Amino acid sequence: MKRLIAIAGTLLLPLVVIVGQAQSTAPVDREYTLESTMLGYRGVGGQIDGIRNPTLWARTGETVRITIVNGELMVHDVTLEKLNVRSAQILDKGATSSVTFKAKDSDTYYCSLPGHRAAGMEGRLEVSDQPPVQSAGVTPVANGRALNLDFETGTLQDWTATGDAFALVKEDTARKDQRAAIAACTGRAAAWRAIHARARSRPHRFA
Ligand SMILES: [Cu+2]
Repeated sequence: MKRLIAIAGTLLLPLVVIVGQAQSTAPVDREYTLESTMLGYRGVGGQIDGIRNPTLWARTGETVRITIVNGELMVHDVTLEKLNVRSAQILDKGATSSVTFKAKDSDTYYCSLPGHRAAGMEGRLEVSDQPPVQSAGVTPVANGRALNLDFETGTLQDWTATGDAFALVKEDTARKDQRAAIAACTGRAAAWRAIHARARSRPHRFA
């Protein structure tokens, strides 16, 4: 009997996963995709491609869908603060989840998991009758070279540690303890601020 239950369990598990990833396919006026990591949401495709915590725009009254694709093994969601709508939480890298809503007022999107918003997972949703004027982002530069601040390479090549930030990141590699990971990301955010403070002290590089 125990063995039967075990077999049933292994058969049911993939079904649960598939149901958990089911997405709404109802037609929408505007669609955005964001990759979720502790560093923030990274725009995927279109005008927001590659932008961290991009400002999303929708025309008043449009039906909008924001889909998140998990960029790491960590629980995330996407929540709209004023509208109070929340996507399902996702855990696995590559898992997706979305919110679909009618755009009424400008709002803030963020991750509702404890500590994630503070670590940097938030951005703006602008709702208006006219598209906003887009300004291009500028890659931070030091010593005449564009800085590599991409965590995914795992090199931390151009990062500057403050305090014990990188010591915590090293402990985080096994990803066993979510609290340790959040602590590490708080350290990463401090390192991010530090390097931007350095970049700002060289304003002639940002013509
Ligand atoms: Cu999160």
